[in-house]
Formats: sequence, structure tokens, C-alpha cells
Amino acid sequence: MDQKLKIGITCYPSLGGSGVVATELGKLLAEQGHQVHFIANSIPFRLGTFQKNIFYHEVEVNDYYVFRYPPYDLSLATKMAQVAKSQQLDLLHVHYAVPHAVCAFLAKQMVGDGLKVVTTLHGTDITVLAQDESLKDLIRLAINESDAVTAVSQDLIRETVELLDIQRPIDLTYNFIDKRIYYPRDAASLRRDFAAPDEKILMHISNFRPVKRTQDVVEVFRQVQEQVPAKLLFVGEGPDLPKMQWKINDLGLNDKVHFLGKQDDIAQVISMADVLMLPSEKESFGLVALEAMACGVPTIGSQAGGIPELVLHGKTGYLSAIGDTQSMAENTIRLLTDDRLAAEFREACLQRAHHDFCNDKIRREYEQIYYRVLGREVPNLKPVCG
Ligand code: GMT
Repeated sequence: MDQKLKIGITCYPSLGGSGVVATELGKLLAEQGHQVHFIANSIPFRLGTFQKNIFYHEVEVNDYYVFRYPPYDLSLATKMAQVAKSQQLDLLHVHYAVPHAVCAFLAKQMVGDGLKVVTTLHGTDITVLAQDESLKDLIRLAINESDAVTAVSQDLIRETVELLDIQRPIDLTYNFIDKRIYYPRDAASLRRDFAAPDEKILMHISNFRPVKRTQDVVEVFRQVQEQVPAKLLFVGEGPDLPKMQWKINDLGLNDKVHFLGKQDDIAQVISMADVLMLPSEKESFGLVALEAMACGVPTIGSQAGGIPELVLHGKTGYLSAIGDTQSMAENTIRLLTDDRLAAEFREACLQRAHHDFCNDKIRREYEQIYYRVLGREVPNLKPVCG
């Protein structure tokens, strides 16, 4: 029997860490010889150039005039079923429960039990949406009806079980980095565009939603720059941008803060930083902290959600209570003023990211789950990172 699989992947194609994880996973699976079919409303932004074994199926929404809200979810479910039948998919792997896991459940009803469904929970699909009484029962159904469910941290598993009273097992599959892309890049000349030689660089990368607490980033920076020559670089875009700009203006920090907008080559951009700031209110994992870690950059963050599973306090960064900007500032100053400590943290970051969260290791964990739900023996998979 052919051991290679035919896998349908659905994710949010144009934003967020869940889309990045899903797309990068699809690329890694295709490299292993599996056939990967992305089913989404647009081409995933991280897909890049042509790659063998990768296919894209666009969902077209029926906007018949009687619909006030064209039913994207139904079109997606139908497309999943069509692709599963025509391509003889073994399974659908859906990222983010709402609505993807529900659509996969519907597709399975149309195709039959032979089609397996693996659902990966990423964060606010549980921590925010599963708190909403109007969605709770639907999310519980989709989780219970999936053939396997994975979550990106122990903390997210705990919260899922507690919030939805889930009895079934949930597999832990952490986020990962592709070590061929995420390594310390030479950023010396880029740095000169933003900071003088004696200045340190603090960086925050996100979608600037309230949950990211970008105001805390500004407040920490205010305290840090009083004692250490420094610049703050914001990367991304989002709803809190005007509030951040007002606060920076109010504090008279305009000359010390740069907004870089959305950036694609995150490894190159992060390599400019001395520390990454992640003071989130909720964060099921914190992919950006892993990306920074893989480039040798420690994180100053909060103890929210799954961050402590990734960032080892006192080794690869420092974590404080949510909103404790004074402690975050003290920790940042400690790191920025002690070169020996900074070098130790950098080495620990590289070791941890490239060994514990490397692409091959996590890809293999997903493959093992796929073979398990299909009731097939796991083939001798290639060795994982050293
Ligand atoms: O849950 C979200 O807010 C969206 C989601 C995304 O698509 O970016 O982010 C979550 O998934 C990422 C990938 O697994 C995690 O690294 C992020 O920590 C997580 N975000 C939150 O929990 C806020």
C-alpha cells in the first residue's frame, strides 16, 4: 500500500499565526512526498513559489440575491467534500475551529466515514470564541466529532477541556520554525537605518489587537529608554495603531519609535532586535517569540497562556505578570546592560528553538497523528533534528 497521504488543509490564508503554521506544515508535508491540497478562499500568503505536490482549490461563495449574508461556511464545506471525493483525500486537516472544524464535519457527512478529520486548535478559537454561548455547543460538537484534535500548548488543552467539558484526548503539537529560514541573519547594515551603534533595539511584532497589549510595549519602552539608549520598532498593522501613535506622541517618544508596517521576511527583521516584546493578555503559544528565539533574540513577555511553555524564564527570556510593565522594564534593562548575560540567552535561544521546536520534529508528530487516525502503520519516518 502507498504510504504517502493525500491531505486537504484548510486555514485562514491571509492572516495570523494559524495560517502560517498550516501553510508551512503543508509545504513540509509536500517535501516528504505527501500530496497536499489547500482548500481556502485565497492562496495562503506564505505558500510562495511553485512547489511539487501542492495544489490549491479556491472556495467560491454563492451570493444569490436572496442571501443577506452569502454563506461562506456552506461553500467551504461543499468544496471540501468535492475535493475529498475527486482527489480521494485520506484526511482533512483544519486549522482554527471556527468555522473550519464545523465545515469539515459537514464534509465528512457528505463523503462518508472514510474521510478522516484532524482539527488543530490555535488560540482564540477557544480562549475567546468558546466563551461565546452562541458558539460554544457548535465548537464542542466539532471537537468531539473530529477523528483527532491537536492544540498548540498544554495551556490551550487545559482551557479547552475546562471551558467545553471535553472528555476526549487532545494531542499536543507545538508551533515550529523552519530552521532553514529562521536563523540569525546579518542585520548590521539594516540596524544602522534605525539605531545608532550605541543604541539597543526593542521590537514588537503583531496584528496590534487589544489582546497584544501594545500600550504596555510603549510603557516598558518609556521606562527602558530613560536608562539605556534605545529604539523601539513596531512591525505589523492593526486596530490599536492609532492609540499607540497617540501614546507615543503624548510621551514625546516620536523620534525613538519606528513603525515598519507589515513585513514578510520576519527572520531578517527580527535579527535586528536585541529583545522581542510580547506582553499579551492571551497567547496560546506565541509563534513570533519562537521565530525570534530561532534568530537568537530573547523575549520579554507576560506569563499568559502557553508563553511559559515556550519562553524559559531566566534562560531564553523573562516573563512577568500580565500588565506588570515595571518588572518587564527592569528585566529588559538587565538584559540590555549585561553583554555576558545577553550572549548566554542568545545561545540558549538558538539551542532551544532549533532542537525542541524544529520543523522535522513537529511535522513528524503530525504525520504520526495522521497515520493513527487512518489506522495505518507509521512508516519509518526520516530522523528528526539533532
Ligand atoms: O487565536 C488567534 O488569535 C489567532 C491565531 C492566529 O491565527 O494567529 O493565533 C494563535 O495561533 C498562533 C499559531 O498557533 C499562536 O502562536 C498564537 O499564540 C495564537 N494567538 C493567541 O492565542 C492570541
